[in-house]
Amino acid sequence: NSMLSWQRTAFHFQPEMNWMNDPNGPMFYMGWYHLFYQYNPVAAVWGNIVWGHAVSRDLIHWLHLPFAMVPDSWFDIGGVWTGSATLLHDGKIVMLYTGATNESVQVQNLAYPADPSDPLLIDWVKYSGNPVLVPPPGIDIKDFRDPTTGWNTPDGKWRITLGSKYNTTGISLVYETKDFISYELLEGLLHAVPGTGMWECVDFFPVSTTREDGLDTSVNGPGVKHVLKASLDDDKHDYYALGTYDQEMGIWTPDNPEQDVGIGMRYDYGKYYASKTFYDPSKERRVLWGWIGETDSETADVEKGWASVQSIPRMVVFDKKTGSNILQWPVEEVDTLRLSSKDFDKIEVRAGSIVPLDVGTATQLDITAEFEVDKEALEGIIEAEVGYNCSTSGGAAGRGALGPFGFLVFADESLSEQTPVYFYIAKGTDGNLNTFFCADDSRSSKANDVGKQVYGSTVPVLDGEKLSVRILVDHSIVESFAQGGRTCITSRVYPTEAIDGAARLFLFNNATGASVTTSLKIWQMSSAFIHPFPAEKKM
Ligand code: DQQ
Repeated sequence: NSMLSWQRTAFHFQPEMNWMNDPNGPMFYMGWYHLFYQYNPVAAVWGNIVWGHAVSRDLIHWLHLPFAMVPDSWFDIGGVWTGSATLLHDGKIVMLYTGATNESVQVQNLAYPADPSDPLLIDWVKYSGNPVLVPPPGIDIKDFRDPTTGWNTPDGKWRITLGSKYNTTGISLVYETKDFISYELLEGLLHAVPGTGMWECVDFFPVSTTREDGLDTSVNGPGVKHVLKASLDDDKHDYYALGTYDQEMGIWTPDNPEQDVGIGMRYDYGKYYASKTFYDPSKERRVLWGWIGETDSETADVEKGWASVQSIPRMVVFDKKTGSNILQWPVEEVDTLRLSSKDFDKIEVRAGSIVPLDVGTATQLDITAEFEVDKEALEGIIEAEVGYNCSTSGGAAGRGALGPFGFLVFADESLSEQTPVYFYIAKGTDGNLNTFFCADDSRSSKANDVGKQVYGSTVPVLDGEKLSVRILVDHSIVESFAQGGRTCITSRVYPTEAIDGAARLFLFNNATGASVTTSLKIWQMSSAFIHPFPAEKKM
């Protein structure tokens, strides 16, 4: 439906048509980044899942390749589900993925490239002895999926983990293997959190507490923490925690049990799920992919003929300044899409006002901004404000002494549609300031069959830091990063008026008691090339 073609993104990864979900098996191999993904070749709804495949030199421009794997065997006839790649020391690749069998049992299967000398890794072979893992006693046949990338033990074996549950406790099982063919289930769980339900797409990786670069998956020791992430099937969000991995015991312990996996921090407070990282040896960094689903109706997806995009790949590092969270930031290659820019220096946005930003069409932008709140106002507020919550405190229309203020993206001239991305500062009873970072989709569209949540959470702001934000705007996606990526929010929006040339950008300040000063740099963004596979080779 060409009426809706404006919703297609310009620099986020998406297939030409139909349904996509989780990123799978991301890796860097012989000069190419590989992205596989859950894909329905015949419809814009979930089902008939195959592994789509695309390659890139720079994580931005892509070439679509033939499907890597399709459901063609009893051990995956119900779907070639999510999995991960492991690069062995001899350079070989093994791929582990979940198959839904002819009897709807979730099993783990092994696959490998037919021709390791092909940098594009076009053809894949499924191991003849599949499945290599079946649900162990005590685990439901439908709660056993999404194996991780393997990591090495000091005695040369490999371990992988995968999500499951006991009753309502989310758990991560660990298996040890020498050859990825036969496995031993370790007695201890990597981790378990009561009440969090089924853990999908578990990810487990080290981050350096001292260095700037990313760590390969097997690294452990002093100066290393481990991130454990689970995608909660019950509420469809990706939760993570930082902790310590005890290799000997095979268990991971969170730094702060009150911020454990599934009850603490999220990668992203918006529409974002089933994410997965990989280590990129060419730039010594860890890169995160995540699935941005639709928030419109299934009927609308069928009508427009496609559903879902992938997030901008994000570099992940430990936040040395706070010591208690990770930072996520668009990979530096995104900057190569920047075209002309406009600088705005120290614009004052008074309490209760709106300032248009003359940047032309506002559908493909990279926005960076710093905000300073009027000092006197900050210090003058004596009334404590408890219980502010992005989702339930009235969104961008709710007014407090020190917020909300920020941007209106995808706004039409009359502001009949707008997606505010903003900060809100609340003074606690202890006199300390709590800063929230939110995105309000409630007025993002005049359509009524679309999700209109207000997303967000707190964002740590240290003494002396200005408030800062980066927002990537791409037709129907708003991906926002506060304080260098401490808190991230992705909105999937469907304006009806604020589209194409009618989409504008504004600053707003809905605080009652403080003006804010902001300096910004805003780039128009070029489109990425996402090429179809040459027709004669299409399958
Ligand atoms: N998607 C896959 C599963 C996974 C879920 C199926 C998460 O393997 O648990 O498409 O979105």
